[in-house]
Amino acid sequence: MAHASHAAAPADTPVTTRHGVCNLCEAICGLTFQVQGNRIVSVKGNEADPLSRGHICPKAVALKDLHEDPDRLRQPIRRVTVDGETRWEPISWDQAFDLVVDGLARVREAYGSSAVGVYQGNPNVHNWGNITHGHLFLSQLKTRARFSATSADQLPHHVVAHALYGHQLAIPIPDIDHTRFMLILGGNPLASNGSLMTVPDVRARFKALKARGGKLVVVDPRRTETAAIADEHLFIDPGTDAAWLLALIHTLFDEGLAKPGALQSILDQIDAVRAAVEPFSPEAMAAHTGIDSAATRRLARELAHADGGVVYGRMGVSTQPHGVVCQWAIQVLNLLTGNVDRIGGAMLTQPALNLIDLKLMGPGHLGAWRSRVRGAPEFSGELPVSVMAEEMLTPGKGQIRALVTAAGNPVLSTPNGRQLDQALAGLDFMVSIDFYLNETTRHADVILPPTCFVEHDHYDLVFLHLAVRNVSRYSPAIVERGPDTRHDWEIYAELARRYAQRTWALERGRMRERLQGMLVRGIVGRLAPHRLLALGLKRSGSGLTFERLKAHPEGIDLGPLQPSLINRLQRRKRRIALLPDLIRLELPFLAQAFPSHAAGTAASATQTERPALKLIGRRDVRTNNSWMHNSERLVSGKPRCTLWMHPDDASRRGLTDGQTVAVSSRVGQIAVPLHVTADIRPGVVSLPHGWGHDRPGIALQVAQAHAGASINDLTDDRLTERISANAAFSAVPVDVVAV
Ligand SMILES: Nc1nc2c(c(=O)[nH]1)N[C@H]1C(S)=C(S)[C@@H](COP(=O)(O)OP(=O)(O)OC[C@H]3O[C@@H](n4cnc5c(=O)[nH]c(N)nc54)[C@H](O)[C@@H]3O)O[C@H]1N2
Ligand SMILES: Nc1nc2c(c(=O)[nH]1)N[C@H]1C(S)=C(S)[C@@H](COP(=O)(O)OP(=O)(O)OC[C@H]3O[C@@H](n4cnc5c(=O)[nH]c(N)nc54)[C@H](O)[C@@H]3O)O[C@H]1N2
Ligand code: SF4
Ligand SMILES: [Mo]
Repeated sequence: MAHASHAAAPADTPVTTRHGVCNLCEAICGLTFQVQGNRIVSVKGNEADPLSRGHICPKAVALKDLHEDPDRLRQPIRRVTVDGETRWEPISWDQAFDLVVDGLARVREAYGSSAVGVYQGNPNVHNWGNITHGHLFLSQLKTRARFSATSADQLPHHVVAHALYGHQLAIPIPDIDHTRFMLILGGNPLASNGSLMTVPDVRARFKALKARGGKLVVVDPRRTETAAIADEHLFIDPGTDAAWLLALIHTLFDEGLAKPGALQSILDQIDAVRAAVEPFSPEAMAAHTGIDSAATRRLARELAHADGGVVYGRMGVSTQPHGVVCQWAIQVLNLLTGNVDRIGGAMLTQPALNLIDLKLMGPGHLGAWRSRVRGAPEFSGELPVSVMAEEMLTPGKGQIRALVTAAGNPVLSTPNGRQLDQALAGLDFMVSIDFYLNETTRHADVILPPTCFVEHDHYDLVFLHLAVRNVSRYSPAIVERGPDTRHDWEIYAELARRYAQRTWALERGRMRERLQGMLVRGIVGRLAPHRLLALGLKRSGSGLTFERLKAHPEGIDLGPLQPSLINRLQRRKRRIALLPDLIRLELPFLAQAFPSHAAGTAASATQTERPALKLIGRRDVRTNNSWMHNSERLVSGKPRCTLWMHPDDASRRGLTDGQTVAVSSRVGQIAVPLHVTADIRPGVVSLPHGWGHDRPGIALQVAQAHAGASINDLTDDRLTERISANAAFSAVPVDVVAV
């Protein structure tokens, strides 16, 4: 099904150049497109971009593939079952909206509002229309069953930012361009291009760090691409980072290195932290982490003595049982060494449109209510994805019976994906806002496909808050959208309008508020995101106007990061309590989990008993979570969904490189090719996520031919972070045998 919107233009159609941006990952690289008619001729890095400076990765060109992909849905479809067989039928937008509103309203009428669940996937934050307009519809559902990819990822960062700095988005960003010492745990920016640190061209930035005499240290169970270019790499036993980070804090106190500098004036509870980390000496923790105590002490000194140093921990230390303690300890290390709010340390960004200052995003809250089945806490109105399937499968009042998924593929991306797969099959109604018929959306009754990225304009509402340099950039659409298509924001605005009409009788709130809601939906629903941006910029007082942004699609440089945190806290008469209750209450548990006298515990498994291997993840520069495997250029070459294993573990099991192995865990089993390599710690195995396109009923021809297997058929919904219930993907116990 070739589509007219990108058909080859007549040969005499002029080729024009347009500046845009890539939204696929957090690096948000500036791009230069060559366009002929409505066809993208080429995609290159934009040298004039103040942040990315010409950098791109192989995925940028895949924006063209996405635009041209014959499998990409361009019209709503609905699932019909004829003689027990599923078929998909194209329908009009009008019909689709009615079906969706009716399907959701019926479930709400019969079972109450929390019977309708919502799952928002990762691209929601990469596509601004979802942010500006999604809430118009989603908030009307009045459901407590809201989930997102946040709790399969960075929830511990938000919990800690909220507890220490008073706002979920107040995450200090490493000043990579000026630091002289950077310690990275559980992040591999050379493959991921950075996360909670928007850092395009990271390789060049690391090079510059070294050129100015700085040092890069990586702590990771795998010798990653980033570890390979670091000055020092330490293998750590997965899931034990909290113990190691506490040992670093212990050393700061033990050796008189805790000198917060200018921060001293707003820090409380320093002595309480000193006492709390007392049991975690580097010597005692070495047996748990596998990191030698002398190295631990030396690195604490190097951090403290660097003229601007920073500890940065990402995904790998967030998605583990002690993720919140890890993220807290990282902040404490930066605070105690005076490296928060200083050049070369970590600073809050100052984007032109600041969601925190403009109060467009709330500060956050933890545990205001709990999930029905397991009692897991909400954070900022969302429950953790680890409980999503059980909330669908467990009967009783409040059971989820209908679902809205938006830009997400939780069957492949959340722990125990098979269980969720089954749960989705049993729902009364499901709608997916997505342009692919994939492992998740195949369960929908209706799929509403939005336009793809190059067909709409973009301003990065989120990632400019996380960038290593303050910049501002508005990108118009690169090509015209296809006929009779809808942007995500238009889909939300229309759903909001129709759902309000349909459910007016169900609403119980005060008339005044209901009318107010109607007014807001009426007005905002008609304003395109760029109109809201123009208004927001006016209100921000930044002096930057939408007109000026529009005139500079290559981006406007607002300069390097600058200290602002102390001032901002002082303006709000706020201090930093270093030992929030949620950590204070947790540390005694850690002292038990990582006892000081650990000798002998590791040896308790007998020789004949095979200790479980610990499974961790892996990213590759040519992937983007689960959904870019339908681009031939991103999946060609050797299969990448392979299990990495250390030679010692392979020989102990009689396994050899290249053979197919069965990997099993408490929840399931998959078969994948084995890759034997010394680049991984003994006892640890690694698989990438986002694969497993062999499920029936999906329409992704290229991905199906490169199916791989899903790591989340092994990860366990019961293994969660202890405070936030974030998914704990690291160190999942698995067994591996030949098939
Ligand atoms: N190419 C590509 N880029 C992406 C994505 C993608 O899928 N592909 N996804 C994007 C998204 S959504 C995100 S959130 C970011 C994530 O960005 P990163 O956090 O940089 O992601 P990873 O590359 O998965 O790095 C996690 C690292 O943690 C290590 N690790 C695992 N367990 C442990 C542990 O217990 N302790 C320690 N110290 N390390 C551990 C892993 O070996 C791995 O090197 O990447 C984004 N960018
Ligand atoms: N084991 C393990 N599991 C993981 C991870 C891991 O490292 N290990 N990483 C986790 C992380 S960090 C994340 S963020 C999650 C991601 O988890 P998800 O967000 O659930 O999954 P994605 O693969 O990002 O799927 C994105 C979906 O959005 C659709 N889409 C893309 N762009 C748009 C758009 O503009 N509008 C709409 N409406 N739809 C769009 C795509 O077609 C696709 O279906 O996975 C998590 N899962
Ligand atoms: S690093 Fe690659 S995927 Fe990420 S924004 Fe840049 S070009 Fe896009
Ligand atoms: Mo993510």
